[in-house]
Amino acid sequence: MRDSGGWKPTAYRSHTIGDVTSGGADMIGEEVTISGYAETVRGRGAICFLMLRDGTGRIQAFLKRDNMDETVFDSIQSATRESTIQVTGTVAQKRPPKVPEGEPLPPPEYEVSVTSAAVLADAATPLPVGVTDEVNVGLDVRLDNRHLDLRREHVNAMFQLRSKVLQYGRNHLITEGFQEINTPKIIAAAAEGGTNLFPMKYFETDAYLSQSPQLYKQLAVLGGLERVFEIGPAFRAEKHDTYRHLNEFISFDIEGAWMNDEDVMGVQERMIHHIWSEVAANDQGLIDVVNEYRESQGQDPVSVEVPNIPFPRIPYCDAIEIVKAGGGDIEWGDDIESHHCDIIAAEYPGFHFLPRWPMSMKPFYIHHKEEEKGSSGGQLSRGFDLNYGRDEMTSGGQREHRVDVLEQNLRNMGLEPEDFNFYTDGFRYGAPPHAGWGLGVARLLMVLTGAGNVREVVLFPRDRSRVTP
Ligand code: AMO
Repeated sequence: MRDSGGWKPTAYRSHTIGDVTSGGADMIGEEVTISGYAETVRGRGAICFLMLRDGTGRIQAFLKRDNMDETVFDSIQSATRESTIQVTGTVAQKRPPKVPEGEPLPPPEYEVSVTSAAVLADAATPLPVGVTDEVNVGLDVRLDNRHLDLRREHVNAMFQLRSKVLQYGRNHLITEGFQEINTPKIIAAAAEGGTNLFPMKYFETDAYLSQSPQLYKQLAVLGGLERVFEIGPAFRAEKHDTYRHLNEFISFDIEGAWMNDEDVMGVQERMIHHIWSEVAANDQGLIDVVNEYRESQGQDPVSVEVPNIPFPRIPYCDAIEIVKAGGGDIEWGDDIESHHCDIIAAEYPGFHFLPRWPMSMKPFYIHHKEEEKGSSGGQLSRGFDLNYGRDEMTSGGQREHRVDVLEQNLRNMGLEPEDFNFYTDGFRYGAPPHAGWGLGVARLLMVLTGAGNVREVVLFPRDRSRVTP
């Protein structure tokens, strides 16, 4: 439940339910109008107990037929669960429960003694996903009915945590001098390779949905904005169907001038440290709600342990050796896949960087690592990943800032430099060395909330088989 401090009265309520329940004895006798969802409606004949819930709490509304309009009373008494209802009445202390003599009374509870009410919208029955009852429906049914699924307390808590993570991350970057930008999502050239683009018709020409703000965040830095960040959608036409891939995801990107790979790894670990510290200090209540649910499902609780910084750095070449030593089938130059990451994670279970990937495995915009060759003699790069356990959270690196090298990199990858003039032109008039990264927001949320699937922490996920709701 959310703290409604700062919420102003609206046309539909003078107070939130949280205002009333936390206002305590000071509110007794005050007239309030509150609105919410009907969790339960009990009582027959002349009285009715309505449990109302809004985003800030729950309270009992007590209705008496002879205290109010009879037709209205009847409409409330026959209201279905989850219907929306507005009530006006005075705050009263609930009659304390009977306790055996000598035992202390529980803290006082409050209710609203109703004088007028209205059903704002009826809820159909049965509910396809129970809100307060234990429900045994699969993720697909939940996502089909996300509007109801979100009313469940732990689901709601996960999305509050998501909002907090973005808020704390954004705040941290601002303290480090980054400014927020927005780049176009309709684009003409691929940033991350040409195979996983969603094509679209843009008037008379062909265009694509953006895979990454990569090229534009670099242009913003080259243009003199120096330190920028963006939180925005990225689209990938990948046929993956896994717990961690979606075809639309929110990428949290930064780019900074006069920085190298190590500099931006520093920004990343400080930002994650800040997010975890703030959640631990302010949002344990939300984590408790998630854990209550996890425990009801027989899952281990999650705990917010603020990670130590700096995070371990395991250069690509060392990672290959760790995987080999752990029995993994891998050679220098291969991608480090999830089952390989499991071997590394046995030694490094938390956040860890994998820097200095082979140049041949990185996109054209990544800078090579000077005077350093891998164990096989292959050229290394200033590209890195951040992993947590088996999952990749982030990719990043220092960027190539010399236009001739950049154009050669494009040719080496079979791309036409002319198609990228809008980008390479940005490098022709003096370009600062620069670096950055892109973090998958939902993947970070999986770590924080213990969710086993990115879909749990994405409002309306888009995957191969889902474009609605
Ligand atoms: P990359 O392609 O590795 O790098 O993406 C960055 C991060 O975004 C997340 N991610 C995804 N999350 C969900 N579903 C997907 N299909 C998906 N694909 C990627 C991952 C990944 O680590 N331009 C570079 C970043 C940079 O160098 O600044 C890029 O996009 O968490």
